[in-house]
Order: sequence, then C-alpha cells, then structure tokens
Amino acid sequence: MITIYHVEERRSERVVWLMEELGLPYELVFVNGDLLGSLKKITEQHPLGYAPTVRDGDIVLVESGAILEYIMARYGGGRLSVPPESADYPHYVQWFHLAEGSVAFRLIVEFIIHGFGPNPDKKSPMASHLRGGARKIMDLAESAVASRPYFGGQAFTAADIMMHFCVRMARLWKMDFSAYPAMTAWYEKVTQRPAFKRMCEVSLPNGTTTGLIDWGMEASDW
Ligand SMILES: N[C@@H](CCC(=O)N[C@@H](CS)C(=O)NCC(=O)O)C(=O)O
Repeated sequence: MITIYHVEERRSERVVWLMEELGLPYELVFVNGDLLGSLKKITEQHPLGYAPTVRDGDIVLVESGAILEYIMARYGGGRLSVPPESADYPHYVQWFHLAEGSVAFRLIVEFIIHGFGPNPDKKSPMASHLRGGARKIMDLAESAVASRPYFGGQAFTAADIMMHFCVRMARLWKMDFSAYPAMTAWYEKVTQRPAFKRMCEVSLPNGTTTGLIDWGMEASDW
C-alpha cells in the first residue's frame, strides 16, 4: 500500500491523480485545511518536508516526477508512460521532465524576480536576462499541444499530469492565456477526466484556497 503525504493543492495532487488513473489503492495523509499541519506530518517522514512524499513499506521517496515513474514502473505495468520504441517517446520524456525541471523552475524564477521590485537588476545582474523565460517555455508548450493532442503524444500520459500543475500555477499567477488556445483546450480536456475529478474530491475536500490568494502577479508582469 502506497501512502501519499499530501498538502492540499500542491504537487502531491499529481500522485493522487496518477493513482486514480491507474486504479491503484493508496492511503492519503494530510490535515484538512491546515497547510502547516500537513507539512509537519511530511517532515516526520522525510527531512526535506516536501509535498509529495510517498512511503512504500520501508521506502520513502520524494520528487513528484521520480515518484510517478516509480509507481508506473513498479505497480502500473508501464501504463500512462510511453515505451522508448514508440514514436511518441521523445515528446513524452521531454515534457515529463521539462515540467518540473524548467517550467515550474522558470515560473518561480519570474515570481521571485517580480518580488525584487522595480529595479530587479540591483538585486541580481541576471534579473533582466531571466525575465521572459517562462513565456518562452509556455510558447513552446502551446506549440506542443497545438500539434498533437497531449504533451506525451497521441494519448493522455503522466507527462500531462506533470504539466497540469505548472499550467495551473501560471494561470493562478495571472499569465495571460488568451495567446494559448491549444493549451487552454488541453487544460479543459484533462480536467474533465473522471480520475482528475476523483483526485479533486479526495485531495481537496474544501475546494480551492490557493485560487483565492492574491499572489501579487498581474498579466503585465509576464
Ligand atoms: N520538485 C519538487 C518540488 C516539491 C515542492 O517544492 N513542493 C512544495 C509544494 S508544491 C512544498 O512542499 N513546499 C514546502 C517547502 O518547500 O517547504 C517535486 O516536484 O516534488
């Protein structure tokens, strides 16, 4: 039995969504409505104290992408991944890793630079250079789902689960998606999946809180 240590509306929802898609049993641990309480439970399992953290018997794993790969390979019979011999494999492997390695990273970089205020180069000489990086990646993401139905190619895969959190983060931070019709259609499509809806019911019983926060970002900041 996999135990998922969860924080509401955070990356641990990727693991819950995957388990629901695969129809695998799991135990979900979090303190409803209490972000810090949930994080405390995670810290009892692992010194990094991140969501997601997962326990499988004696094994404790962190890093959402690694956790998804572990579950698909060990318990999912490879479902929701793409085998290397498939023509879709390069798309799948790139977007699966790009999601956390570059998309989430670049979004957070812009968020931090925004916090530097009106003269960001005074804080870091790289600030102006880094600005616009998230947009470039989102342009790439738009062209990906404009040319094929899903990030991983022709079928829904774990690459879509990885990318969903990033796209949601960009939308929460008010990136203007009017220039991204393919990504908007992809987002609508994947959030209609029954497993996504079950994930929301179990992992977010009180509904959104992060969606209600003023993050201080405006469309013009991107
Ligand atoms: N790259 C990591 C990021 C993990 C992460 O930063 N999780 C956030 C929630 S989405 C968290 O737990 N933050 C609390 C903290 O950093 O202490 C992953 O994909 O698992």
